Amino acid sequence: MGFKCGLIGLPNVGKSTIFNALSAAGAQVANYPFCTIEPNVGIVPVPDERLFQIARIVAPPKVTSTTIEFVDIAGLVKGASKGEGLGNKFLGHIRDVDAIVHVVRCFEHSDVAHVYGSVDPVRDIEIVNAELILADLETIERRIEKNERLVKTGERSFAKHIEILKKIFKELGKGTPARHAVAEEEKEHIEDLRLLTSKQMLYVANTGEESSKSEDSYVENVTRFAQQEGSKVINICGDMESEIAALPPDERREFMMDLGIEEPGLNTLIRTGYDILDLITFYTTAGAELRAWTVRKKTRVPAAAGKIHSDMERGFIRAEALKYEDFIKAGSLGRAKEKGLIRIEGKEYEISDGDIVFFRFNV
Ligand SMILES: Nc1nc2c(ncn2[C@@H]2O[C@H](COP(=O)(O)OP(=O)(O)O)[C@@H](O)[C@H]2O)c(=O)[nH]1
Ligand SMILES: [Mg+2]
Repeated sequence: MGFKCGLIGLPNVGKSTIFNALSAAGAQVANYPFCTIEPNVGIVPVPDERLFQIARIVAPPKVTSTTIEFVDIAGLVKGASKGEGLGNKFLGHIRDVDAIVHVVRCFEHSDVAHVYGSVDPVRDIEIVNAELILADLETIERRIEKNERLVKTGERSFAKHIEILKKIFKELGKGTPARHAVAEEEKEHIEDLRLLTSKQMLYVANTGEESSKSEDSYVENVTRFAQQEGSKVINICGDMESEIAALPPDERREFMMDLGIEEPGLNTLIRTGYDILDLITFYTTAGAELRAWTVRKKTRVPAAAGKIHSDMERGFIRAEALKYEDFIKAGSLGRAKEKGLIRIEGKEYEISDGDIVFFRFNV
């Protein structure tokens, strides 16, 4: 099961444009059998310079990137939490993702209608965030009511739980998303509620192809808003990204050079999504395939092996691990071994970002 980022925002802000660009770019660089699982779910390879560098040394017949999923969630409007538009269905889709990519319109374009008549990104953000918070308030309220009934039937142990839920309810009521309103030690009390605002969120300021004074100020406003909230924000031009993604890979570089950009904004988007999910990458180079894999930070090495095959987790004996930097310095696996750079790690070892890992297991 992959990690999922959901694209949300008001209608006509560029979510599908960005989603399609992600899918098109992904479909070209890696041949995954199902790049689009469903019309609105895309498996996107994570751009990874380290994988490229390892591949140059190992020269394997096959190189496989790790992936992250993006979901294009249809537009949210005011009242979604009360079932407006396709309200509840959308909110359900948001519940299923691990992180939220909140797309905000910063481009002016008279041909593209804005649901609220004008371009005003901070207002838009507040509309969407308010719907998420309202949905969460309802979820918490229902849980409080249910638990209060249980307390009446003698389940005293719920009293503390209710107290914490009420505190979080109050904070959310003031407009604070759950990811900022809930202390570490309180997290277990809301975990199974899967609150929408407890997910990490990143903002994408979607700008036009040509910069203008008003667009610059929209981006500044979004940036200020995100910073105050402690969220990341990235700047993308959806239309340009789809033009880049539509090109064959070998023509992309030239096109980008003409535009004076080093890499597609989508790469930054994918990497930032990866980051806010607290994900790290490790590499395996068994047999004919060099491959990158994704795990959460602090994953122990047997669980990481389980990502590859459940037999490898069950029969785990030990792992041999090598830091990416050490491998590059050594210049080959043989030399890394000679220099004693390959460590032996037991089942307590937590995978580090960039580890090249060889698993030893019984079958
Ligand atoms: N000028 C300009 N138009 C854009 C940009 N991104 C999206 N659009 C246009 O805005 C319209 C709505 O985009 P779409 O991706 O369908 O929005 P969604 O409703 O959020 O999925 C389309 O006509 C897009 O071509 C952009 O960066 N610049
Ligand atoms: Mg759309």
